[in-house]
Amino acid sequence: MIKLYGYFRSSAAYRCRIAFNLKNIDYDLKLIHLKNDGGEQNSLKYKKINPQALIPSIEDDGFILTQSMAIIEWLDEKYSIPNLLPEDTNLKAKVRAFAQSIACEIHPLQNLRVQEFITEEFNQDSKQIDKWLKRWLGGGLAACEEMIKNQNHNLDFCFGDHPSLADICLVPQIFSAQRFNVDLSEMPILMKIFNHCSSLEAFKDAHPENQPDAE
Ligand SMILES: N[C@@H](CCC(=O)N[C@@H](CS)C(=O)NCC(=O)O)C(=O)O
Repeated sequence: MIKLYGYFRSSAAYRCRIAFNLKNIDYDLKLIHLKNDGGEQNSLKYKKINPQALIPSIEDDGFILTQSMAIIEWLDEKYSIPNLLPEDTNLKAKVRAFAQSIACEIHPLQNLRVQEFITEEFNQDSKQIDKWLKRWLGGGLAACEEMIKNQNHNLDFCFGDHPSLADICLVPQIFSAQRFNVDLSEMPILMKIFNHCSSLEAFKDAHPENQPDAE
């Protein structure tokens, strides 16, 4: 069985859990407790699996892979049904662009080690950190709302009639934005999709609250 190294609140691991669930593939969850200092992600043992000291990683019969987007595309190629990327070249590129807007531009700026560095190296307090998170999560998600505004769809999913990599990235990112009290009131399209996806079993089961290490 594929091992998934995860942590309940990690939104990158949350993406992978959704993808495994949508594909109906069982996985063996290996819990890594994320903390600033002394977190298990920084242990020598875990760094042999992921030299970046980040969650998630997978291990499949000796094959190790890091980076949630690479993991999800690997799963998608290996277990093609249901596809998480549309066949149409243009639509597929749009899905990747949307997903990468979250994974490359928004998510890294909320990361634990980034918040910790700003706090410790630049002596910023929680108010300043809140401002930082609101700027990058709020601004980034507002751009995502614009990106899908003109899509001709029924608003169940970001693109097309099925969950795709775009929804897999969106739902955990909205979860994090809510956790950090980011104002999402100007993002009705994203929220409609978030609410719809959140009602589906594959997304519900992957939710941080439903993980064995949930606090
Ligand atoms: N681009 C990476 C991001 C992974 C990442 O940032 N993971 C976070 C949790 S969501 C982490 O492990 N943080 C640990 C830390 O900041 O020390 C991916 O998509 O897998």
